[in-house]
Amino acid sequence: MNQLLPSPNGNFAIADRPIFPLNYSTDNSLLLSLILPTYQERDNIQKIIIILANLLDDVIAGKYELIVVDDNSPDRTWEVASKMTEEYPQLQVMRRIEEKGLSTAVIRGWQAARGEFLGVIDADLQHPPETLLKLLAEMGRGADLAVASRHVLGGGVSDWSVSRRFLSRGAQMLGLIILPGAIGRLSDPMSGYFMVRRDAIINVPLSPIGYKILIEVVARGKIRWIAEVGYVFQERKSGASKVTKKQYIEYIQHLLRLRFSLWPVARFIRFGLVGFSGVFVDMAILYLLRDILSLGLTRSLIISAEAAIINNFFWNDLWTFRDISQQQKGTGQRLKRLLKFNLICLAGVVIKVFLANILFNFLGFNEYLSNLIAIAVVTFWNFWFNLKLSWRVTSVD
Ligand SMILES: Nc1nc2c(ncn2[C@@H]2O[C@H](COP(=O)(O)OP(=O)(O)OP(=O)(O)O)[C@@H](O)[C@H]2O)c(=O)[nH]1
Ligand SMILES: [Mg+2]
Repeated sequence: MNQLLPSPNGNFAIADRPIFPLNYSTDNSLLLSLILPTYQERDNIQKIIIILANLLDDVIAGKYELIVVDDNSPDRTWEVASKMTEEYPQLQVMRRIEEKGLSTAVIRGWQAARGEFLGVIDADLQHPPETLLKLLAEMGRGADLAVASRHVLGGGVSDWSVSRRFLSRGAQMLGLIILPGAIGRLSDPMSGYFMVRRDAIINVPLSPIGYKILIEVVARGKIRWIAEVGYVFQERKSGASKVTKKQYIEYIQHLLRLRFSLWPVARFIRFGLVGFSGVFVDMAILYLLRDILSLGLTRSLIISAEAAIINNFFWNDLWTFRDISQQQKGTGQRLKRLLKFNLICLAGVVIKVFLANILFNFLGFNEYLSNLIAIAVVTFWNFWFNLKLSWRVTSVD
């Protein structure tokens, strides 16, 4: 039996160097490490390895490795693959016994990989191998991530049913709603055929759940340049699909988890506390103007709201977004932030009044509940837009 590549364990971050098994070569100068995750691919594995090796030997002979990561398939895919390692020294096989799942297979493969570019391709021949050279060329031009896409020029699906197309597009739409920043950068976020520069994901803790590791890479990695290459998703000729309803549920969980972990929770809590302090300022000024100075109600309301906005601005500038405001010192900068904050909050007031009206007049909610829901929505509005526009990290590099 040929030597198998041990499976790394522990966390799911990619180090700057591969995790070497003891008796493994220390040659770390490979250009590409391509992972082939497999489960029950006995009938496909030989064929794809031969095709890939021929293809890559023509362009980067000696500078790449193929790593099959098999989850102890009952059809012994790992054994079939490992018998080929003598003839194909650039081939490594990892047989995982304890861990399972497509995403973790890819991550474990990358952790053991030696290449500067880390890639993944399905082992069932649905991903046309020739596209690999185009991906490689894009990486060579400097892309951080090169993705084979079904939805750009030259891309497509061969014979999908209407319902499968619908599900696939539906999943993409859902992704755009929950995670617009990451999903919006890709024409085919469901792609399982791509390459990423190791540098872009070094020490980034990748979450092991889910089927779609690409989303994880885009959302968490330091990805500036994304190149897309069209490809036609082929029909499966052998073996069976592993996609079930479970993968769709995991996909939604994955999106939500990413959304939550990317959301700056601590900052949001500080922002909420500052907002709460504003209520007291608002009430105190209103009391001062109305009861002590006997000003008209509308004028008092406007002045007290503005006082609260200014109060909130200063606390947010000094506390909530302290790290950012310290990088952008100077009165001019601060005034600019105050103006933006003011405008966003005023727009928030308009939205609040509008929303509370709809909830009360059309949806039949009670006045206080309508107000409460509107306040909650506007808090998110205020936070999000101020985060993106007022205390924006304008890093130039
Ligand atoms: N190691 C490992 N590989 C997996 C697992 N699930 C799927 N794979 C492999 O990942 C690749 C893609 O899986 P498929 O089931 O073909 O999924 P798909 O291509 O999106 O969907 P189909 O068009 O239905 O085939 C194949 O090479 C599978 O063998 C898993 O749990 N562990
Ligand atoms: Mg497949």
